[in-house]
Amino acid sequence: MKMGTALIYDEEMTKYKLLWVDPACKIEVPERLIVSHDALVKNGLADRCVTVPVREATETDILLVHSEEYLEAVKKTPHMTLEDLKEFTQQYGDVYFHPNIYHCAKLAAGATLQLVDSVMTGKVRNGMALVRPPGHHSMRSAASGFCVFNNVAIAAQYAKQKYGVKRVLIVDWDVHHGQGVQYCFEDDPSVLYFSWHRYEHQKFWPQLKESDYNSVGKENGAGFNINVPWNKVGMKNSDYLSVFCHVLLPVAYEFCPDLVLVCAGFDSAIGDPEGEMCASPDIFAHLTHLLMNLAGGKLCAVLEGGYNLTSLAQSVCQTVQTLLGDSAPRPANLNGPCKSALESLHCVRSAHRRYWSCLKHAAELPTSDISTKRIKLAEEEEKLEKGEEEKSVEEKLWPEPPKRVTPPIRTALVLPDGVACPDGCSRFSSSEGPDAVIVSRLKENFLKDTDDRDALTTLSSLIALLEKMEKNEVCSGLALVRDVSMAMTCVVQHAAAAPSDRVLVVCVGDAVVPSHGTEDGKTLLVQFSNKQSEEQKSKYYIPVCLKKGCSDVSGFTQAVLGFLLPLGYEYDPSLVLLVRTPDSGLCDGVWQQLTGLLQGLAQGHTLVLMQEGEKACVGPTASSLLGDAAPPLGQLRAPLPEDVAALERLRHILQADWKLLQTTAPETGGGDEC
Ligand code: Q9C
Ligand code: ZN
Repeated sequence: MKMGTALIYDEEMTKYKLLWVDPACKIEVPERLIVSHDALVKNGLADRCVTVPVREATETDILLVHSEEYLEAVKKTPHMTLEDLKEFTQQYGDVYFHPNIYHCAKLAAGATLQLVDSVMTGKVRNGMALVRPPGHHSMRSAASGFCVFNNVAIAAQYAKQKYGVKRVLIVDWDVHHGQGVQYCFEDDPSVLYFSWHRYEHQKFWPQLKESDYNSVGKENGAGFNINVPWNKVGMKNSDYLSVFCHVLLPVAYEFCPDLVLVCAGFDSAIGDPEGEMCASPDIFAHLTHLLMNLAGGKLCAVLEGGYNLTSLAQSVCQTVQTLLGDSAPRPANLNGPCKSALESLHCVRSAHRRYWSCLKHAAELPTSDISTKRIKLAEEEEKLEKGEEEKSVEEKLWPEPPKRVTPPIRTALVLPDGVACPDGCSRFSSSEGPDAVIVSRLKENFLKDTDDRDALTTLSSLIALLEKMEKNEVCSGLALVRDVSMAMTCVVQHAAAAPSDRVLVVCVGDAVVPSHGTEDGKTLLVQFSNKQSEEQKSKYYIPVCLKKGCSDVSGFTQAVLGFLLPLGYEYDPSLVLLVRTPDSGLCDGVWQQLTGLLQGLAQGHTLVLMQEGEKACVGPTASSLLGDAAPPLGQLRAPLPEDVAALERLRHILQADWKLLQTTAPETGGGDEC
């Protein structure tokens, strides 16, 4: 089902620039687009995309968001003298006009609509539009922050009107607050707007109080505007992932969008002079991946900011390569969120707890209102820190993200005779016949009393497949086995014998889990079932007891997003072993979501084990392993209170060991430092 990725770009959008001296605007240069596109070409990514031409947005398109007066005013700019342009520019904040910018702004909005058309008509699955000028700051009747027309806001209205899309999710990962988008949809519950942004207690541009976490939307739209203010610079991969796991994803899955639009600004990456954040460019592979199973994969990324040309080009490549379906690189050093990020997280979750059932259990605000209460404190700290901060900005160096090598085989299956191999997968059997050492080990451990040729062959094929995955010759795998418990133990033992790798074992349902191999941290085992485990919860063996096992869609999904994913990311395995027992109670859709999401870990090295009887599930599983988007789950209801309570108890116990599980700031004041 795979379908392609659209790339929309036109050199024409590089043909305007700042014509006078303005320190605020000098970073917004045509090269931003040139280097981004060149990098896509150089890395062979542009070639793999479906090229879609740009078009000019029509007046009707533009009027979906902007006022006639504003459009008429902008329309006059191509004919203005330099002096007139300068003067026209003055009425707005941090933006410049040029005789060709109106043309480019129409192309930028039109390119975004072409992308929406391509995705909504099924011509492609997803795509990215490389555009200038950006859009998310522009308002109904005002340009702002390098933006003329609000490309993404127009696209959301257009999608609703033309395709009858009921719910649109806008994810704004640009480092600035897209106040234009917020204003446009503040009272509209059909568009969920999420933005994180550098805020520094309202000291950072555009310095609006309505960029804070307590702007949640108005009237019918209350709850559908989510602001995550960053009150410190230097936010890292952990901070970004933490907000995704504990705010955006739970709410997004509950909301269940029909279309995802991303305000894809890369000024939130390391090296950017505006953002001054420290997230590495490969984090965008993960942010992208984590959104790709929403809305059946219908995702449109639209360029906004990004002013460090190196960081920008790398980040664009990470995003597009992920849209194309390549596995994300392993995320480096995730150590949990910093204190300031945790405070923001806590505030946002608390502000939204009455609107989203996934956040109902979120802690109330610690005391009044951290974000504003701490302004004084922050001011004092700032005085101390000044001087040191200044120099580090441009000098920041980071390694180039390693080339993402795609294994020759995406998905290999070990299947019993008579079970058909789904399209796009390769049937795997160990060509050399069972390795003598493996056979004797298997016999010794599992097949003592029997002489089960079939089981032996299957298990040795499984081990051979595992070795191919370790060598990166195969990306993912699936094995249909007689006894999942035995196969699981077999893989865990094999992995334990390897010198340095870590295996995340995710077990859905009641299987007999291996009793050894989790002591030294080489395996982290998370088991979801409805059996209250007697066993001690060690750092590396985590039984999760859900009242109805995995059959409650909301409860299980929220457990995956807010619990399993952060654990998995922090553990950073080299292999994910996903085990499904026949009694798991999991429906295909949820299973596919789980399989899809987990592929963000371990460079996509996921090995699935299922019991022979579950033939019917081979197709859906294979589809997810091949990178197809999982089907939407529908708007989620509230999870069972017992399950929420159980998970929060576990979180409380485990968060000392696993920092990414944290969702609240420690009560002790004085924090706010990274
Ligand atoms: N130190 C976008 O990223 N402020 N716009 C510039 C310069 C305006 C950013 C201050 C930043 C606007 C799309
Ligand atoms: Zn920006």
